[in-house]
Amino acid sequence: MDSRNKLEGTPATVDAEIESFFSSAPPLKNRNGGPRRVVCVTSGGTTVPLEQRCVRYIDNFSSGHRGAASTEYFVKAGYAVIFLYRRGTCQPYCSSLPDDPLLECFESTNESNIQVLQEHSEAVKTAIVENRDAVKQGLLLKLPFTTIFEYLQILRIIALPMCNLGPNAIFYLAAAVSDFYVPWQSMAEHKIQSASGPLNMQLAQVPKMLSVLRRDWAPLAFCISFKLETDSKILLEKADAALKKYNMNMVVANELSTRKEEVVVVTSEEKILVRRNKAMGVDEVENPLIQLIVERHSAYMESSNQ
Ligand code: 9Z3
Repeated sequence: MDSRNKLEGTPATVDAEIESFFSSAPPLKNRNGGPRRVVCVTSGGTTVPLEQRCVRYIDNFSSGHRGAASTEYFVKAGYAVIFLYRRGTCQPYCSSLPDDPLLECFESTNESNIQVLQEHSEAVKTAIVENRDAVKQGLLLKLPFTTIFEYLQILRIIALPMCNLGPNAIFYLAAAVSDFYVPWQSMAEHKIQSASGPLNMQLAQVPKMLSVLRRDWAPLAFCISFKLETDSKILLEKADAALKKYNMNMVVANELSTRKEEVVVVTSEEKILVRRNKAMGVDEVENPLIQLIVERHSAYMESSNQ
């Protein structure tokens, strides 16, 4: 035994003490005293670079509206949200702002003064206050990605510690993730030259990370994936297949052209149509969707803790 071990115990005893410390510690609580609920919301599309010094890339469609709006409703429901988003896509609390808020919402009155234009003042104020409140209360952490490589590596970094939250964690995987990619070691380093004629390139399949997430990274978490199709005839059948194949708790099925109006939540027992409530004015489909998820997640936590 060396002098360090004499003072601090053998590595095995130290490990046992550490394990016992964490297993006997009282679970983390939210400010309201309830158990801490954390949701990882993924949002926006991943890119697939074609060159290491990337000039060209393949992209997956997603404006990021679903993820940004859902984040707001999760925060409202008391969840801490880790918002893993594609750089440049929609952000929480910004949906009422114009496309280029800095240039469109402000005016310069004289050399040193800048003021908000009257017509945007309410939207700017709401965005600033709500975002700051969420961050201050520790309910919003934003992490950006661009490529499929960044997305999956950061998702793994997030998922491993979230594992400790067991059933209190939700994964809400709304990001549009590439199915195919060019592996880094087989990717051209420099810009591919067009003088060489037509481009033939074979794309490898992105490994099915939903299986790994469910099996290894977060076996107890409440996992929700999304299924996007443009052909409504195959949508529900595809969503059902994903639910079973990846052992998800829910799959949210949406069709591209109607995704802002309605989604179908597919679980092992039922298919629930969730629609935007137009009678409520600006209501978005994410409002009833997150309400339903919070209800189902609460029941899941209760049944898991018994
Ligand atoms: C979705 O289906 C999202 O709801 C949308 C949201 C991307 C349609 P927007 O960002 O649209 O509000 O403009 N996300 C998942 C898309 C996806 O790629 N799903 C894969 C699939 O369908 C599984 S990971 O196979």
